[in-house]
Amino acid sequence: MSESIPTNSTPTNTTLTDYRARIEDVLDRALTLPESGSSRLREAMRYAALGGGKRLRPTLVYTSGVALGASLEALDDAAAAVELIHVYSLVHDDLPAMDDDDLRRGRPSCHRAFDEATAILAGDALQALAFERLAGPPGLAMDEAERRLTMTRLLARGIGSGGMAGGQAIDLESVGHALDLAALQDMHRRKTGALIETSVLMGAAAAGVLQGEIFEALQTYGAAIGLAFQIQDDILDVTGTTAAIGKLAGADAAHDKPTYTSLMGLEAAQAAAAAQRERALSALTPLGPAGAPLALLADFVVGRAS
Ligand code: GRG
Repeated sequence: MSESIPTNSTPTNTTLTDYRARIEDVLDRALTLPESGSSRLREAMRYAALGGGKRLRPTLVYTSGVALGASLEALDDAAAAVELIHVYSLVHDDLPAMDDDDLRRGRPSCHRAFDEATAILAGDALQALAFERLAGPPGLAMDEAERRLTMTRLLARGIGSGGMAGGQAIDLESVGHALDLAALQDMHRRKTGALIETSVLMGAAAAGVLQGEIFEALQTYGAAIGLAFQIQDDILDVTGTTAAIGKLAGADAAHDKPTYTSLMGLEAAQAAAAAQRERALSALTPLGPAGAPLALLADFVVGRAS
């Protein structure tokens, strides 16, 4: 079950609704694949990627890119790439060898709807498709090719052994072990935070902002909302219902997973999420009024109920 990011019809929120509609269309087109190879594999990829979700990561790409002057067209491939990577990670995370979840986005997880081997391959192929989109078509102008190469580097770094995959490995290794807060935070920064931070930075890179004060401000903002997102996820595992969060509520405790709530209690976890929101908002100062839509997304991340 997914909750749409915007919640009312202020002008800023209307823009965020537009981003969500746009990414649905961009993903649908990206997943209209040539009829070669296995149709079952292509079906599993579409099933996993087009079945709902909040689309937070592509929304971050659009929001940070537009804040820095990029056109929506210049952001489409990066937005598709981060969501395709996110979906691949969810498909693999749900496998019996990892979190063993039967439910994702309010319906059977990919390996339950298809089979394990197909789900593994669908995740692999979604990852490949993400990088294909990011590479763009042949014959690009040099500056565009350079921007795309920078985004490719950011994405590869964000999801590799030092980022998302590394965080997932630590997560799996830590089941049943006591982690202190610093170790938990490090795991979350990699597993969930890195792709969220990367999404913000890819928007900046698509706008040609590759370093400097604004880039660093967005890095801090992205890291803060990435951590806030994961803390809120831990909170929702305790306070949410299976129907609302679209996956089994209470699964972290059932798997004996270290979480913010298990380590510090519910109230302290809520305070920690709020502190990261504050950190995110103050990081936006150098952007001035252009940072307002990003501030709204920081609010969404800690206020979300699904
Ligand atoms: C398999 C390499 C590999 C990595 C998996 C993302 C991840 C790493 C695991 C997901 C496990 C999980 C549920 C983590 C909690 C945070 C999280 C990523 C929640 C799902 O993201 P949402 O809420 O999902 O943005 P939607 O469905 O809205 O896109």
